[in-house]
Amino acid sequence: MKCIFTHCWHLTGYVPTCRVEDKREWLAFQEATMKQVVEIANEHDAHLIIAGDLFDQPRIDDEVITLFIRCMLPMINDVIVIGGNHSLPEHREANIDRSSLGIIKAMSLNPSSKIKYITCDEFLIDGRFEHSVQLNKDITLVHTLTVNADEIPFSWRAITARELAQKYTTPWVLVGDNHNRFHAEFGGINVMSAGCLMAETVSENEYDLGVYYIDTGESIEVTTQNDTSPVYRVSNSTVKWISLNHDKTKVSRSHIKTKSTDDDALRAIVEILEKEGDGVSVDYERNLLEYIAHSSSISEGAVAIIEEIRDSKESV
Ligand SMILES: [Mn+2]
Repeated sequence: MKCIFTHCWHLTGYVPTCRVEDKREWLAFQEATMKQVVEIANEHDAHLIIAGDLFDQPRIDDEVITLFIRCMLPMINDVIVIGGNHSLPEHREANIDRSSLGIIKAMSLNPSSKIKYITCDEFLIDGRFEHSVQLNKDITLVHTLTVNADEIPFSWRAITARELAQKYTTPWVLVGDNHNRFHAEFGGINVMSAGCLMAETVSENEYDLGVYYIDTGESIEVTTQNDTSPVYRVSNSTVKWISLNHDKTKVSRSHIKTKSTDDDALRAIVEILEKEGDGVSVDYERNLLEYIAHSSSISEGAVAIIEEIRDSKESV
């Protein structure tokens, strides 16, 4: 299979705080980025795989949904979409009909639709949500926080790439949620993250944003009785990283600083941003939502209330 692998588009109708565009410009930027990805997919005669968090929240502006559907129209091959913790209400497939992703799923019920929403198996493991589906004999799609290291950073609810390769035994395990990209390989099993697509925090602005082109080639299982998990020999495969045009001037540090030089509280936040970087933004709401997205210590009832408040604000 030839595919463009991406995830964490976090499409949204509101402008992330660190971005300098106004709403029109932000929508235009998201549109231009989606068109770039579709062009790349068509140039490679590839399918487009979006492994979760297509939308930043369960409900987003209608015009953003329309923008996504329109931008996908020129696709020659399929657009394969799975859910993810940000796009599903309370992170659950069962609630999809009360979300913007529900529209995408309903569209894909039409056999002629190129956009195909695939429902995942859903796990809640020590507070970490994991959504996964085997796409075909070569590829498993997963959405869960995965790190390409032997140790999981303190307090992260995550799994290591090696553990994922032991759990999902297809030659290609394409995993969304981590906004950093990586490509790890264990006994012929490739575990890959493509990172986020657009910079919505100051630290993401430093990333080399883009998509992976993958041709899965041929894979033969060569497991022996000494192996604890399946081993594959993959041949004639191609993996290529394709960077996207990414105008770093659209994300502002001074934008933050100019507002905050005199305000101790904001200066403290800037210091945290500089120290912590990944996953922290100046957007309180975003931090709160990021926290509940990855935390298990918040009751479902509380999550529902927070999301209801957020959604009621959205629809105003
Ligand atoms: Mn996610």
